[in-house]
Amino acid sequence: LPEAVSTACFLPMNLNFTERLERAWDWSGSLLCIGLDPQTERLPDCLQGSERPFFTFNKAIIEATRGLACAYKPQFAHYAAAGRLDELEATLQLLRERVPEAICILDAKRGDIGSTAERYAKEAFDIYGADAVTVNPYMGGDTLQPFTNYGDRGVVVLCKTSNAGSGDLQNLALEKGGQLFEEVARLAATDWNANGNIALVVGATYPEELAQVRKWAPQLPILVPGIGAQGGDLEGTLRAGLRPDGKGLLINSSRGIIYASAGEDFAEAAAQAARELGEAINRYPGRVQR
Ligand code: OMP
Repeated sequence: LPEAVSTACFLPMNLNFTERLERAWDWSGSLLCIGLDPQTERLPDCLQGSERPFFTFNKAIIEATRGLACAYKPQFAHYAAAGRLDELEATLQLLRERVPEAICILDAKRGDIGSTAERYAKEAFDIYGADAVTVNPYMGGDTLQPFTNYGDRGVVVLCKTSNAGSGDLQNLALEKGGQLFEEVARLAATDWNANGNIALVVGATYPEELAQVRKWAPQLPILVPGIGAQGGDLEGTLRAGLRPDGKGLLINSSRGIIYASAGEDFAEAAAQAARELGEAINRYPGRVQR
């Protein structure tokens, strides 16, 4: 386990989002983000009768993977649809207590007019205490501001998503040249980023687009989902997205890690899957080791 876990004077909450993320990368020596997306029907049999099955599942996985990931990403709808938002809240609390060095991204993909966005930002940052939240930029820069106003938190803006239909809109050609997702990347790196707390989402299924995004946003952190269950391209992701310092990416896998085993050994199997993916990432030549 990295040393910082047991260092009482480590106070990451004093830092802004970018500084905390840099520390999380260095502390863990990892670019891995573990997605916490529990589904009742996929939980191991040994948890089916549990009173708080999502929390119990997450707790075991978090304990087993401490130090193996720079970030965790619980996906909001998985908890809301099961009527288990209290277990989401408990999971975030546990992450703060047990892995304060790691970044917790609440994946809620919010986006609405300013007055409603303010409520969403309050929910993510004040109620759930997330370090960062995913947001949809489709409604424009003014709707991102209530989130970016929380200067110490991160705002993770959808840019080129991993799904098959993402090109329907995101790859539309603009009259001035370039495609819509490139304009999102450009704005995220400039006009929208007055507080320096924006990150982007680009799916691992689109390494060519990731390379374009990296050109528009050379320094921004990029969350890359789509590795594992969605068949994304790990090597292509690293080639296209790593910054020259060997960091800059949060490479997410959810189902590929948390459902590595359906048996009683689910947490150890998740840790093994996390270790293997983390090592595969760190073997890439452009990845500077700690
Ligand atoms: P797995 O396919 O199981 O690794 O899960 C991927 C996770 O990333 C899910 O929680 C998705 O909701 C999320 N995601 C994508 O899969 N694609 C995207 O383009 C964006 C996200 C996200 O914002 O996290």
